[in-house]
Amino acid sequence: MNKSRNFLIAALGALALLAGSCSSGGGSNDDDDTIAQTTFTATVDATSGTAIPDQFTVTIAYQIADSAFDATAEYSVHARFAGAVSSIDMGAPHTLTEGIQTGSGSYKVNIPASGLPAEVKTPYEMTFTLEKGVGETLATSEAYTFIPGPLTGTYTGDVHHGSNYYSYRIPLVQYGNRVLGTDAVYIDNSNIEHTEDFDIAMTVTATTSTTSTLKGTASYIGSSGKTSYSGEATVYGGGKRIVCDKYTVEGSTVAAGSFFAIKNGTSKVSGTIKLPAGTDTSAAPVLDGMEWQVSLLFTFAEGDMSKNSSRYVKGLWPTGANTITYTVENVPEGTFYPVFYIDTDDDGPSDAGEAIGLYGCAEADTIATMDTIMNHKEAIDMSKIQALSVGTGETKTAIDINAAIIPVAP
Ligand SMILES: [Ca+2]
Repeated sequence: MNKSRNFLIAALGALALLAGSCSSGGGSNDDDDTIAQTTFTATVDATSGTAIPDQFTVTIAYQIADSAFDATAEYSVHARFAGAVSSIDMGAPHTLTEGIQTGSGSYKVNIPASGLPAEVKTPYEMTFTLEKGVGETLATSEAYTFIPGPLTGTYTGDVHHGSNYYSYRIPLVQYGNRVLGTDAVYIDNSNIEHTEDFDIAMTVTATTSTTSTLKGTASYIGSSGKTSYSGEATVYGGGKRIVCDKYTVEGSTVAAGSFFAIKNGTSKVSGTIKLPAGTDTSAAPVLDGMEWQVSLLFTFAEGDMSKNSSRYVKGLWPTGANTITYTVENVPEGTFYPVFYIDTDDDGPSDAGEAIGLYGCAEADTIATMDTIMNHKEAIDMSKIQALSVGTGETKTAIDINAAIIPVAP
């Protein structure tokens, strides 16, 4: 074989590969060879075990056995997700070129605009089948598994709209950078739940080591018609808290409201809060009857506890009490810094006589650590604070906090 003929064969081979990668139909009839067995592989461009993407590129290679091949039959590749009962088709099947017995190629599978159906189970399990005609499965690919994106789960929070506040609950699902929420439940002041036709569609547009940014739109269909919202929110704690400082209504540039959303989990954290011995809770600033809070912070970054907290519990300090017990419900899995405080005047727990407690910190360490947090943000000393690791469905008890009373400023 001479040099130029070798080159020609190599070039034709490369062209065949290129054709195969652009469309699935590249292949041959293989009339001369015997094909005893059907073989089929489908490979996706995402690694099993990672968060589910919004779109897959699927590369297939197939060879249909002589016994199963009919040049006039239709062959197709189906993408399916495992469901609670049966598997669920992902969009229309990918039809192979008629009359081709051996081939390869690639194509794309998109998560639908409305997300995956509710019957699809998680972790997601995706397989591909090579089928002849309607429903005759010739071969099945290996299974690929994916976990839900970080902004997946049930979120609860408050929304501020005009002069009104509502509590709400909404399930979110993240596919790649796309976050969808459907059918929020509003909880009115009498704790009555109202299912509403309120859907949101957002995109993660930027991510740093501590936050990510969501941009998107929402629509609410009420008795007076459809209302559209748009805005930008910030995600803290890897999806545990979402904060939106303002959003617009019907395209107006006027800030119309705000909301926050906290991820719900299945874990529980409980313990005892103890004030220093001899604390007079009736002396100014009076602690009796004031609101206390235990927050599970996931970071002290940005010096803003309201943005850094996950689940929390509130109550009113019992008159004359020195200790109370607390339970934080619906805690998601993660690592937290439990913090207790009583803020008597709504300007933050930083005034003399107010109470503050950091899990794992003795009184003196609490004051020293809070001083670095409140006054020297560039050098926060976290060394005395104990982190609490919470698993899925775990109950943590005896997470006790010895609170300190903030001393009179020198
Ligand atoms: Ca205060």
